[in-house]
Formats: sequence, C-alpha cells, structure tokens
Amino acid sequence: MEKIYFENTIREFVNSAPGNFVAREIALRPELAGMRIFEEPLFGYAAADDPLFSEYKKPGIIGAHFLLPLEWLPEAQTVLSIFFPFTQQIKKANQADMSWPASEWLHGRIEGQQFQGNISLYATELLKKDGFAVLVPASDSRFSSKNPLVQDKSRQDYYTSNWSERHAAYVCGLGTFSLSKGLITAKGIAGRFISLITSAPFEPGARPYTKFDEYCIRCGACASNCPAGAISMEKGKNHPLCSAFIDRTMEKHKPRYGCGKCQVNVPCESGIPGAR
Ligand code: B12
Ligand code: SF4
Ligand code: SF4
Repeated sequence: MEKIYFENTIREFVNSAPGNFVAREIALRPELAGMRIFEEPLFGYAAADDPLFSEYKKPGIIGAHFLLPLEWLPEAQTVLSIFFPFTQQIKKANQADMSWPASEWLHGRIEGQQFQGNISLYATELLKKDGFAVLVPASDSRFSSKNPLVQDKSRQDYYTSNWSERHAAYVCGLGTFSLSKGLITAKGIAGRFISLITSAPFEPGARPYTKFDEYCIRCGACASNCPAGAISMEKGKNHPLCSAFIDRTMEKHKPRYGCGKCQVNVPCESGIPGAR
C-alpha cells in the first residue's frame, strides 16, 4: 500500500466521521453539540527493528517492561505513529480558566480518545484488506498503561506504560520531548497520539533531530501554567502530582477528566517554538 493512499484515507475519515464531532446527546453545553475534536493528523513511520526501540528497555528511558515492536507482533516491519492536534476551539477554551479544565478539553480527552479507538480500527481494517498483519498495542490484552512491575503510586516510574505513544512517535520522527514531558510535534504539543505495528513495509521517515528534547526552549511557561505545581525547571514534570490533580477533576466530572494547562498558552502549543 502506498503511504499517500493510506494517509489520504485516514485524513478523509478524520474530516468526515461523526466520532470526530461531539454528539448532541452528550454535549456538556448545548452549544458544544457538533464541536470538532481533532484537526488533520501528522503521520510518522519507523522500521520495527529500529535499534532505538531496544534503548527504551533501559531504566531512565522507559524500563525492562517496555515491549519491543517485534515482541508485540513478530512479523512486524513498520511502526506507524499518528498525531491528532486538538482544534483551535478546544485549545482556546482551555485557556479561559487556568485552574480547571474547560468542558471542551474534557470532550477532547474522553470523546477524542474514543474516536482514536475508531481510527485505529479503521486503519487496521484498511491494512488487513491488503493482506497485512496489524497490532494496536493500546487495544491489545497485554497492554498496561502503568508499570506492571511497580505498585506504589507515589513513585515516578509507576506512570510508565509497556508501550509509550510518545516514545513511538519520537522514533517515527514526529517530534521531541520537553520540560512538561509532552511530545512537541510540527503541529505542537496539544493533541493525542495513536500507533500501529504492522507487517506492511512502509519506508521509515526522517528523524529531523538528534537530542530527545531538542524542540523545547525551556521557557518555563508550562511550569507557570500548571495548577498542581507539578512542573519545575530543575526536575521537569512530577507524575504523581499531575495524576493527583487529574483525579480531582474526575471527582467533579466523572466519567470525564483531564487538565492539559501545560499544553495551552505556551510557545509549543501549536508548533515547534521558533520554527516558521
Ligand atoms: C501514564 C500516562 C499519564 C500519567 C503520567 C504520564 C507520563 N509518564 O508522562 C498521567 C496520568 C499523570 C498523565 C497525564 C497527562 N497525560 Co498522559 N499518558 C500516560 C500514558 C498512558 C503512558 C505514559 C508513559 O508510559 N510514558 C513512559 C514514560 C517512561 O515517559 P517519560 O517518563 O515521560 O519518559 C521520559 C524519559 O524517557 C526521558 N528520557 C531520558 N533519556 C532519554 C533518551 C531518549 C532517546 C528518549 C526518547 C527519552 C529519554 O524523556 C522522557 C520525557 O522526559 C500515555 C499513553 C501511552 N501509552 O503512551 C498518555 C499520554 C502520555 N498522555 C497524554 C496527555 C495528553 C496527558 C495530559 C495532558 C492529560 C489530559 N489530556 O488532560 C496529562 C499531562 C501530560 C504531560 N504533561 O505530558 C498524551 C501525550 C500527548 C503529547 N503531546 O505528548 C499521551 C501520549 C496519550 C495519547 N494517546 O496521546 N498521563
Ligand atoms: S512551554 Fe516552554 S518549557 Fe514548557 S514544554 Fe513548551 S517550550 Fe518547553
Ligand atoms: S502537568 Fe498535569 S497538572 Fe500540570 S498542567 Fe500539565 S496536565 Fe495539568
């Protein structure tokens, strides 16, 4: 399958599928009915046996629990990462009250993630129709969003998955990490990722950076924005503090939750700081 065909088909789906628009029955305010969640995505590709994936098994990067693409899918040839930027409406709304998540952001976090599940299924079917094997780690029974080897929620390494979407995106050339630990892409940091592992032999893309946090200018705006005081210039982001704040938002907005103040009203919100 040609990359261009794959990407255009997914783009078309994002532009037209009902899941990318908030349904009237679930809108948190009547005027949010029909609100678009994601702009058009960015695509990145890496070879499934890229040596960088093995580096991720090291403590301090991810750890031994990280599963390699070939451990997820033995016949894998390519890892495909896709970034979905939030719309201007969602990003702007989340700047109005910097102490609490906007309804628009809550929709982006929850209904956005649900729609990403639909996109993963759609992309899987598309590749399978051409006879390729596909595995979506986030939907696999082995997937764990937290470190299966650590039980203590107050530890930083508790919050490490056995498949990190940002680390996959980094290998695929989509962007670099940052002080807030979010991944900054050419369309900014405010958005979400999915990834697929497939036997389809797509050509790996370029990785236009050499340092893992190259795009971050360390301006500290994300740290000043954080209502939980979870980000510092010295230590970056403290996951337990961030997670505790997000749990508080869940108490009020169950089943929704979120925050993302470190991803809005910052120079990396919608692009690479300093890039034209
Ligand atoms: C657990 C989790 C959380 C935890 C903590 C996350 C964490 N570790 O950062 C909590 C609950 C606190 C959380 C909060 C949020 N999350 Co969250 N979360 C995840 C989850 C499920 C796993 C994260 C993980 O395993 N990370 C792995 C660890 C090891 O990452 P790390 O510690 O940051 O890694 C560092 C080291 O590797 C280090 N490093 C040292 N040496 C080297 C060398 C090299 C070569 C490299 C590459 C790195 C490196 O650099 C990294 C960054 O500093 C992912 C989904 C997924 N499966 O990936 C989403 C995910 C990270 N979350 C996401 C989002 C959007 C959020 C929130 C904004 C919530 C919201 N929507 O309102 C907040 C804020 C996050 C922030 N400031 O980045 C997005 C990130 C989007 C982006 N642009 O980066 C993800 C990818 C979900 C998605 N599908 O898109 N999250
Ligand atoms: S706000 Fe500034 S310091 Fe924070 S991640 Fe973005 S560029 Fe880096
Ligand atoms: S680090 Fe966590 S608590 Fe702080 S602004 Fe970002 S999402 Fe909110």
